[in-house]
Amino acid sequence: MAYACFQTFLRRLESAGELRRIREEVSPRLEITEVADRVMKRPGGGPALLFERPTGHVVPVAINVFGSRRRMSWALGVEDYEEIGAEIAALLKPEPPTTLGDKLRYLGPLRRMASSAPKRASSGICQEVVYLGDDVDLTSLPVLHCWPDDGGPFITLPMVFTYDPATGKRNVGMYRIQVFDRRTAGMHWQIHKVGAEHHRKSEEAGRTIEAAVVLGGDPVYTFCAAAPLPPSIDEMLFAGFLRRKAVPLVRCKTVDVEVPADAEIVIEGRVDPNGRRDEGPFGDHTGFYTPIEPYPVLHVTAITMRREPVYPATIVGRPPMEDAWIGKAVERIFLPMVRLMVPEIVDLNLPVEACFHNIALVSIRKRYPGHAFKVMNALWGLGQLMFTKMIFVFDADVDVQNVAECVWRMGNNLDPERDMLVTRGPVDVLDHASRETGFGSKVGFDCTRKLPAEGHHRPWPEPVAMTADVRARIDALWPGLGL
Ligand SMILES: Cc1cc2nc3c(=O)[nH]c(=O)nc-3n(C[C@H](O)[C@H](O)[C@H](O)COP(=O)(O)O)c2cc1C
Ligand SMILES: [Mn+2]
Repeated sequence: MAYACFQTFLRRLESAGELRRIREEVSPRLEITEVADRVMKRPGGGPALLFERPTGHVVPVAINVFGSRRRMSWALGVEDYEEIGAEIAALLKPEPPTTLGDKLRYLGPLRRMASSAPKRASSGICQEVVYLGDDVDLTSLPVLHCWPDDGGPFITLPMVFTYDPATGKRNVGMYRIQVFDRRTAGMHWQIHKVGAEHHRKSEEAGRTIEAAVVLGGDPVYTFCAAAPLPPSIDEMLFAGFLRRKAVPLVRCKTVDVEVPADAEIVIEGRVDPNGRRDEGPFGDHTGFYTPIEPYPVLHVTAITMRREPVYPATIVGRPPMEDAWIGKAVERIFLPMVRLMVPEIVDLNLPVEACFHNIALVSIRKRYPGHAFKVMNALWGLGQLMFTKMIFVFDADVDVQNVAECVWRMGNNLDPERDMLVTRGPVDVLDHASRETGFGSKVGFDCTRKLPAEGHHRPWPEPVAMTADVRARIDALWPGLGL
């Protein structure tokens, strides 16, 4: 279930034929991107890659380890990530267990949750080698310069550990890190994210905030850092739940931050109040460059690592990329939690090509006039779904995973003026079309069958389909028809 470390996961991938070693010298400057992009664009995602000789570096680079449905599932310790969605759905079942069998089944996950809390370890492989003072050198890591117009090299698969200055609660978020020089880096936590909130609070108090940027460890951690958990849920607790084993944590060498003992590399540092430095541009997951913006600066106080580390990386860019699989796993695993809040939702599809936040296709059990609008407003108010630019709501019998069916239904079912809801609110910081960074408009389309109470007084037609008895007769004749 739980991987002892990132390299244990790589070995599993390799023995299953899911990882290719690249022995040729390939540069972390643009060249690894070009290889990885071609592989990630293959149907189904292509293999994970281990670049053994990144030009100018001794540490190998692993990329695309999450880049297929199978590997994304294996990273979470399951054969298919839908299993986790189903488990969470069972756990969140609104009815209390009644029969003894039900109660016993309920106890399993509860016990599992109770034993998920992270544990303090006295030592860890992540501190086998410690660099302090003048020996601290971010540029010694094979950090990728991903795209030609990028502002520099960026750490693309980091887990940023911080604590809420007021409550002491931990947060782990995946926020890219731009390497400025040997000992400074940019912290790209966007304003809506929890890391940015921790920094805001520390700034208000005029204090420095300590942080650790972690690479590697059980791949479940990396997934949890990217997952849109409610701010109050500790990513390391959720990781312990998913891997069915407490995450072992060790204290950093120069800051009061705990990090996974099994990590490959840890960058320790401080973010001072009021310091900003231009970050970007960066070829982002929208497929466009995001512009230069001021972001807080990490002053690195130590780098620790295991003796022979592997550097985990990804690239983002025009979809599909590796993050498509992380996003799809998030969609399936978090759907039960969305349905807990909005139970009329049947299914949800955030298409990869729409970069997850541009389009949501959602099916609902419609019960009353205006129901589709209620669901749109609920989604715009729910965690990171607030970023969704366009929501299309369908009836329960529509397969929202089938985009062709959705286009057919929306085209036919919409009377745009009546069925469209335009609203305003926070939008993804990466959206380049909104009037301001992080603020703009959104639109919802009610693609459901309309009711008289919604102003539709004409009859609503049935979709064209054959009768069951004719289908059965032709099924029986079919083998003999030679077609
Ligand atoms: C590959 C990848 C890169 C990401 N880069 C950033 C980033 O630079 N800044 C950011 O705010 N969010 C980024 N995200 C999204 C956050 O990780 C995500 O919103 C996460 O849920 C934030 O966690 P939080 O709620 O604890 O802040 C990235 C996600 C992935 C998968
Ligand atoms: Mn969080």
